[in-house]
Amino acid sequence: MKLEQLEVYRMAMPLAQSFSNSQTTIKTRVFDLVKLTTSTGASGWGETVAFETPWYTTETIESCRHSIEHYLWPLIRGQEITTPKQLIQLFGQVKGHQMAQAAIETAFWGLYSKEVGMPLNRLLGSVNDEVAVGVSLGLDTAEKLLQKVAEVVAKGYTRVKIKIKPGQDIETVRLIRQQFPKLKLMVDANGAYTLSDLDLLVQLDAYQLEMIEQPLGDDDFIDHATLQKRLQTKICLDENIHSLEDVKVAQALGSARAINVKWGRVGGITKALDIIAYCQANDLLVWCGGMFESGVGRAYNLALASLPGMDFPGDISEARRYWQEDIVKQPQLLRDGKLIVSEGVGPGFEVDSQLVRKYCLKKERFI
Ligand code: OSB
Ligand code: MG
Repeated sequence: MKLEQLEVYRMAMPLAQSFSNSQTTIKTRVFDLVKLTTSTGASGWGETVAFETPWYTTETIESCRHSIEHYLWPLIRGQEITTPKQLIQLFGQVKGHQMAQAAIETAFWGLYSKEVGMPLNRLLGSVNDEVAVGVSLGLDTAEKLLQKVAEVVAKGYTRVKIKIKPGQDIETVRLIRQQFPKLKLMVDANGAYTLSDLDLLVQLDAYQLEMIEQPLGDDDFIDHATLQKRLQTKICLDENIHSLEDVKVAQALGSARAINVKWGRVGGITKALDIIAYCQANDLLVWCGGMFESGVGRAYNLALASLPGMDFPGDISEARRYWQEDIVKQPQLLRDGKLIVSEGVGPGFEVDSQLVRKYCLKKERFI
């Protein structure tokens, strides 16, 4: 496939409900859609999952746009590329810029799966028809969260994650656990604590949480290892993990017993597959996270989450929990707490160009 054109659409989509975590509040999701087109007119879509500010990772949508235009696209422009592996090799000299790389790499997987005539999930090795999924609930008062947990449990979700931060933690968890003694429940601090909170964090062990996600700083492995030794609850790393090497460090030091894998944060699907394989071979629980992707990005999440051995329900709830209007033609719908894996050839979504236009702020074309 000869890559001839790359389009970047700056999107601003209002979230169905605003979302707060320990770092920020998001009301409108601003991101870039990327569209790769070949010399025969075939196309594949991806998205840049970075945020407007670097609260989650060092990358931002502007830094991604910049590196796509100046570093990544020039490496592949006009090239004849047959497989995702070749694409990654061409990106080989680029350090970091994982989210920028992932935007193009996923778009290429979209193209590639259509070219070989298979559903993407099957191409990656999935044998599942449906995937149990969970929800991630933003910070809120204990009362409102209890209500929201009741709602999502009634809808059929089998796992609930709540965001926590100092002052909004133990008591909320205690109340939810009291009302939902059997629920797969977990918490995510997005790095809001330090080791000086050890006594408080140890109290979470009383509530049979599935795991605690990213309790400490985004570049800390040492203190996480100290904390994991003192906790029964599994620590899951999110922000720390940008590569397989980060996972190996976490494993060697004992910083975590679970890994939240996101293709955007680790540089694409191929890199995510390597991480998943390593975790499965090394007794680390691995599951698929999310970051408010559109129907484009969430289709790639679902493909990863449907792989064998990804037994823990990911942060992939149905489209209407995220968006007033998603930009794909058949937004995912929940059935019995599960999402249906697409059987169609390609990445499992069809972009609705009218809706893309509706939420697009500006469009750029690189040839
Ligand atoms: O920490 O997992 C996170 C969303 C954006 C960025 C980081 C995170 C999240 C979520 C929500 O927790 C996941 C989702 O439902 O898409
Ligand atoms: Mg997280």
